[in-house]
Amino acid sequence: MKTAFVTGATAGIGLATVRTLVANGWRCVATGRRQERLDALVAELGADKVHAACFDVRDTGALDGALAALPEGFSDVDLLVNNAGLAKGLSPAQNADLDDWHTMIDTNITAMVVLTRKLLPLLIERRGAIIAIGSVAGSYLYPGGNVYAGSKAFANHFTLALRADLHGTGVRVTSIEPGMVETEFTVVRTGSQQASDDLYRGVNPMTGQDIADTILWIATLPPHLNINRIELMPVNQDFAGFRVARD
Ligand code: NDP
Ligand code: 8X3
Repeated sequence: MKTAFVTGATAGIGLATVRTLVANGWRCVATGRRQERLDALVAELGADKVHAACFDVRDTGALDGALAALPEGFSDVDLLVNNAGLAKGLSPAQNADLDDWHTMIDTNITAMVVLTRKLLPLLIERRGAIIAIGSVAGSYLYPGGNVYAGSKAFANHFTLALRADLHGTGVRVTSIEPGMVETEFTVVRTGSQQASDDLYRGVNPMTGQDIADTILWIATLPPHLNINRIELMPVNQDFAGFRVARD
């Protein structure tokens, strides 16, 4: 039985990923800050299948503690799913809240690289895999995207850069870059369920399950195949975005 370490498993893409991997014979370390949701996941799927690791990914000491406390059966990580992340705010850069910018950089960039660095020796030893959730926001820019877009451009490129460093190790690395997925993402970004409902209304957006199914497909490909990057959007979203202003 293989083991996945899935960050951000209390909601959205990460939650669907743990459910999907476990349904397909994996064990999962499920992380997030909301203990009660992790407890519910363990109760739902079984303590032999899910280990709850409750910590803030920005807290390196807590991360070290969680890694050291992985029980037997969960410590041999074969797949790291770098998923935990968030956007805060949609204000233009000139009005943006600096605390929001720090939160996104600390979570989407710093925490991701720290965790990846710490698990790399084990992943190399086990010829494992890394799948990271970047975003189309890292490739196609929109107003108010600013630091979120920059953090996801970093995520997309860091993940691809790992491919180069891991050349010859057998470790597979994939950057998944989704467009609109209806999760708690927009509630977290705006602080408003109404804003989230308004954004996704009529779009027929992707679901966390769509991305989880993509992760499962990539994770179960034959070991000689590597999907480098994959970009997904709902049919009703596209990437045409040029604007002009006239004086
Ligand atoms: P959700 O808000 O539904 O889930 C985000 C998850 O990240 C939660 O489990 C949350 O756990 C966790 N998380 C956030 N901050 C921290 C932290 N400091 N420490 C630990 N865990 C944290 O959003 P999604 O499922 O949509 O987002 C998952 C990833 O997908 C993100 O990286 C996002 O940028 C990316 N993405 C999302 C898209 C979308 O349209 N939804 C599109 C493209 C990419 P908790 O709050 O319990 O700590
Ligand atoms: C989030 C995707 O399209 O909402 O990463 O910016 S989008």
